[in-house]
Amino acid sequence: MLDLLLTNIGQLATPIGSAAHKGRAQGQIHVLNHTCIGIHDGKITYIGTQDDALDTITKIDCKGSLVTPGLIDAHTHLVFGGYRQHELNLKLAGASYLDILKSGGGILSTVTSTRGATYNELYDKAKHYLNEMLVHGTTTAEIKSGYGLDMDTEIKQLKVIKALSASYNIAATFMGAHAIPDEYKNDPDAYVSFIIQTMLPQIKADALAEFCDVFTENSVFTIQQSDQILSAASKLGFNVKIHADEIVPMGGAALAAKHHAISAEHLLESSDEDLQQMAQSGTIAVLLPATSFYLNKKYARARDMINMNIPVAIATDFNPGSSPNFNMQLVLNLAYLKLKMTPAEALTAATLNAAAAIGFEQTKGSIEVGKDADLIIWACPDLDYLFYRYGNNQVSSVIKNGVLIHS
Ligand code: IZC
Ligand code: ZN
Repeated sequence: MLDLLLTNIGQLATPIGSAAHKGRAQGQIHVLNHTCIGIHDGKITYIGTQDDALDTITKIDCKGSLVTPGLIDAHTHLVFGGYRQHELNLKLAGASYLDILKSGGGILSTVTSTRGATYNELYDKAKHYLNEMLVHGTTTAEIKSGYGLDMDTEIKQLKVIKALSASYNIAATFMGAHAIPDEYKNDPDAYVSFIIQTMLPQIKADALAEFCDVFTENSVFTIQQSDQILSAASKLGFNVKIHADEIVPMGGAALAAKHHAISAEHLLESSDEDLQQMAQSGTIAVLLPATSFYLNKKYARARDMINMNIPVAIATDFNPGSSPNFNMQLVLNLAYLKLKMTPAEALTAATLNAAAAIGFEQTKGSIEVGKDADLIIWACPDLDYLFYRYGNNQVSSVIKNGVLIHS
């Protein structure tokens, strides 16, 4: 007996497997025409054409539409206080992202707002975003802390993330190393020591995050400081991630390789040599083209990365400064138009490879018997059409863990 049967699927498009795909395999997805998907107990239990022979409680007629796995947003900063719209005029006047941060704005402005927000305010705001993201096709998301930069506020943010994970599919990342807080601006190394000696052990003991991320960037955390933090995090059992080579080439991709990071993010300025090391370590490149778009920057070299056998994932980077957008559909368009990925490669990047970047590859990221039933029924006939249109929400229905939650 099935709980739910999707019939009359025009095109089912999905990567296959329980590990990230790289090289040519990134673009080798399965495409089935005129098929059905059966769901029981939150899992996919049937894929085939026998729609009449199956007992089911509920049927959904997909009317010839495209069905894909739910989109997975592997990189967000979506628990934050306040907004940063006042920075628009600074940007237009020529101030760069790092100029704004150095003058006490940027991340530090969001830190002030997040410290000032209550747990409930942060929870309600983040929950609203997660609901909006679901409506736009995102069924799983990673969320970073990093707008506290003190023990109490980092824990407040991580507790919000933990509470949200009771009703949403979420991976939690501790990112105390997101900026140097004002209190430590004259002694950044003392903040690094505080992260290593106090924050990381406490967050591990409270089991508030499975990943640890560092913003390795000019005038944020140096390679040496990042190295120390990632070593300490690895020793405690965190899986590590790095914001690497976004603005200035710093050797972040090589550092990711050295630490066998599960992922390295941005990578706009990484050298070929450093990327080769990432390929060796199996680190997933999480590319964030919506940030390039919003900051008017270049785009990551996705084609080179795929040629080098680096698994590529894509994500929104949703945050109040450099990417105030949570819509993965726009990221799919940018992956195709600006990263020059094929629709099949971009689909893998936003599903299975994104799942692998946040530890969900065994249960999510593809449509296969045994995997979680996280599915999108699109208001369009095929994958090419999904990438051809942009700017409107093309989601028709969303199924998360076997339950129709939006239609
Ligand atoms: O709030 O600006 N890049 N961290 C690193 C961010 C962007 C988030 C922000
Ligand atoms: Zn980020």
